[in-house]
Amino acid sequence: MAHQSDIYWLGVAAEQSLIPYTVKRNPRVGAVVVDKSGLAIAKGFHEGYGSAHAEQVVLEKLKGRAKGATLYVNLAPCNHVGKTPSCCVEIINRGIKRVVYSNADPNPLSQGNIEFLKANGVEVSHIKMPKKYENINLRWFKSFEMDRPFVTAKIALTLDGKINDGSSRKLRITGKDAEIEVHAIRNGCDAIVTGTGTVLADNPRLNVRFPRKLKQSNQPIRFIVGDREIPDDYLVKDESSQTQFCRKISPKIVLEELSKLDVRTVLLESGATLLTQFLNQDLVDELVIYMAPTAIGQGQAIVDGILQSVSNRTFNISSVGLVGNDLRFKVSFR
Ligand code: AOF
Ligand code: ZN
Repeated sequence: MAHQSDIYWLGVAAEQSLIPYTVKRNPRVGAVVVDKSGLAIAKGFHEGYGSAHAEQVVLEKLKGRAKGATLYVNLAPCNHVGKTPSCCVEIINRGIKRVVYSNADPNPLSQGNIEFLKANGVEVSHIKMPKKYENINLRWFKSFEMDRPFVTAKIALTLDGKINDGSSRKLRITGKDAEIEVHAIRNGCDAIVTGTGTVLADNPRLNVRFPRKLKQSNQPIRFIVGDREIPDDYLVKDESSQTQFCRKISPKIVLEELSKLDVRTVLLESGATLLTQFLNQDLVDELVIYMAPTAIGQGQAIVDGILQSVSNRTFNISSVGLVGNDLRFKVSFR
């Protein structure tokens, strides 16, 4: 049975999930335990791949004091022993009386979790998260639905739709504010994909450096696609983040390889060739476009050749904003 305060406490759990600056290759999960008198006695969150689950964090804080309490969590507790123990087993062992969660876990490993809790005498309520927090793990959920990583493509272009001036010279199109925002977008993705052509032309670092530099294990994986050799002194080969190479220039194979690494969210920061391939195979889920108030008259267009799959579709602009002196708009395909 739902209680009046359930939505409030789910909001508290959601706020917890938002505390870590980054959570890689796993969902954002927060939890709060409320005792019989209605007081929060422990709060906690999951910090990402391989670290303790939110439920384990709060139960560990409480030691033996969880008996008879209610646990609120934004994702249904897992019941598998993976990199961490089963949360359901821990919840039962510690004597939690009731579990309130807002989202089922789409991971097949979690199947049967709710039934298991109920069979062991735990009362379970499934309650919708307040609207404000609904989309916290949206891309992660969609990735399970699609059985592949969710792909966001980022593009910087001029007013006349050019991404470079056609020379091999590196050209900064957008301003500092957009650059900083792109680092935040990178931070929210498990991997950054680009082509060997872009690496050779621009020598990018493809890591997160603003507002602070992340440690290597929290950086998105750099995933470089193409058959051209990258010299050892190129920045993508530095120690700051993990780098993987894929010689096959096939978006489908790229996403399969990334899935093997448990990657769920991808940022495609490539040139026109790879982007066009992803678009034509309908493997871009969202475009983030920065348009700078400048025109260069000549250069390379955002797509290379003919766009087949997208040309007969309506684009839905899901948001528009001004970032410094650049216009940013998002196009959602899913
Ligand atoms: C929870 N609480 O805080 C999180 C859950 O590799 P493991 O053992 O860490 O398991 C990862 C899976 O567990 C992940 O894919 C998702 O299904 C679930 N995440 N579950 O009960 C948590 N982060
Ligand atoms: Zn768990």
